Parts: sequence; structure tokens; C-alpha cells
Amino acid sequence: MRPQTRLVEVRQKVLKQNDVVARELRRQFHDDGIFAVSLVSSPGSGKTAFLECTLTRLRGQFRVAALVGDLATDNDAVRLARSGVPVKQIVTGTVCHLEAEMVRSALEGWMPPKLDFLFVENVGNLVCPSSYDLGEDLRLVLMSVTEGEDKPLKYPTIFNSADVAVITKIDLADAVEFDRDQAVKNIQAVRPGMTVLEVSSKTGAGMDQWIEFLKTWRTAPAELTPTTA
Ligand SMILES: Nc1nc2c(ncn2[C@@H]2O[C@H](COP(=O)(O)OP(=O)(O)OP(=O)(O)O)[C@@H](O)[C@H]2O)c(=O)[nH]1
Ligand SMILES: [Mg+2]
Repeated sequence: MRPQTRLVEVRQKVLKQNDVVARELRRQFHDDGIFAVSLVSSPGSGKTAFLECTLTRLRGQFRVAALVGDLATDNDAVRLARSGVPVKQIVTGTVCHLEAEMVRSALEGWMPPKLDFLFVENVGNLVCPSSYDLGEDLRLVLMSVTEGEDKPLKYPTIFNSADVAVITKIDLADAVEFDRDQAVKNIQAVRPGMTVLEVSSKTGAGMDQWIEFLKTWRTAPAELTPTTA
């Protein structure tokens, strides 16, 4: 057997094991009435800022908590904790993505009781997280206006692993001459029919629409039609 062949087999085994744990997590979330949402994007696209706005808006009405993954530091957990909801950092060390087992371990002995929403911010990376199911109900892929409109074409797998695309930092769109129509076209080329939301965590633009979208997805997803707001 050639060395390359062995490498593929190990990877398949790890992914299979991840799927088993993810399935168990998903069942546990559903049994407990928890709607789990994960966020993936390249580093610095605005996941933590977007999540902080989201948690702040939801916390009066719903029981919410968040897990956040990073290679090092608990900076993001400290930022998210400002929203006043329970937050836990997962430090992955050298691992460039979260795995279902990391989520399960982080929740053990910590999961706040009777949650409505659990948010999971993945490690900033447009490649590795795409292969790992975390048991979530909804996966968002964020893409900021400062990254360039071509990201969906260059990293199609991560867009294909997500349910909804969120264009972030739209307050900066004019300054960086962001071509919104081209970006949406590129997303649709990779994932026809994908819902695209547009937000600014700085100004709050698009946040009301996002929160409404989230509530509807949780309770009556069939009512949603693809949106390019
Ligand atoms: N102007 C503007 N800046 C933003 C917005 N959202 C985030 N930022 C800034 O962008 C930078 C990165 O934002 P983060 O929220 O840390 O991004 P992230 O995706 O969580 O980053 P990692 O966790 O490191 O991958 C910070 O300086 C934020 O203040 C936005 O809507 N508008
Ligand atoms: Mg972050």
C-alpha cells in the first residue's frame, strides 16, 4: 500500500468519526429544543462583531449562549461576553477548524439549561471548517466587502457547506469599491439559490432583517424563499 493511500484512509476515518458525534449532537440539540447556528469565514471577516450584535439583540427574548473557537487567546470570548450571555472559548492550538468532539467536550458540564439558541463561531479559515459537521441546524458563511468579490469562486467548498451567505461590513462597501452585484453573482454561481444577507455590525444595517430571518428559519423554514436583500 502506498503512503498516500494510507493518508486518505486515516482522513476518511476521522471525518466519519466526526459525523457520528455531529449526529449525536444534532439529536441532543433537537431533543433539548436548541437551535444551533455556526459561523464560518476567513479570519477577520467580522464573525465576532456580527455575533455580538446578534446575541445582544436576542438575549431579551431568548435564552442564548455561544461557543467560540480560535487557535490561541480567549479574546473573542471576552468580546462576546460583553453581550451578557454565557460564552465559552475553545482553544484549538494548531487545529485550523472546530470538530464535533470539541463542541461536545466544551458543552459537557457547561451547557446553560433550557437554551433556545446556541451559536458556534468557528476558527477563521475558508478551507478546513468546510469538512466538519458540528451538528448545527444552520451554517452561515460570512464574507466581508474588503475581501474581494471572487472569494466564493476561489473557495467554493465552504460556500457549499453553508446554508446562508452573509456579506459583512457593508458600511465600508463604497470605500473599497465593492461590486455587490458581482459578489452575489459569484455566490449564486457556486450555490444557485443561496440566500444572501447583507449587514454592518458597525451601523446595525441589515441586522433587523437577519434577526427576523433567523427566527423564521427556526420555527418555519418552509416559509423562507431565497433572499438577496
Ligand atoms: N467597519 C466595520 N468594521 C467591522 C465590522 N465588523 C467587524 N469589523 C471590524 O473587523 C475586524 C475583525 O472583526 P472580527 O469580528 O474580530 O472578525 P472575526 O471574523 O471574528 O475574526 P477572527 O475570529 O479572527 O477570524 C475588527 O476590527 C472589527 O471591528 C463592520 O460591520 N464594519
Ligand atoms: Mg472572531
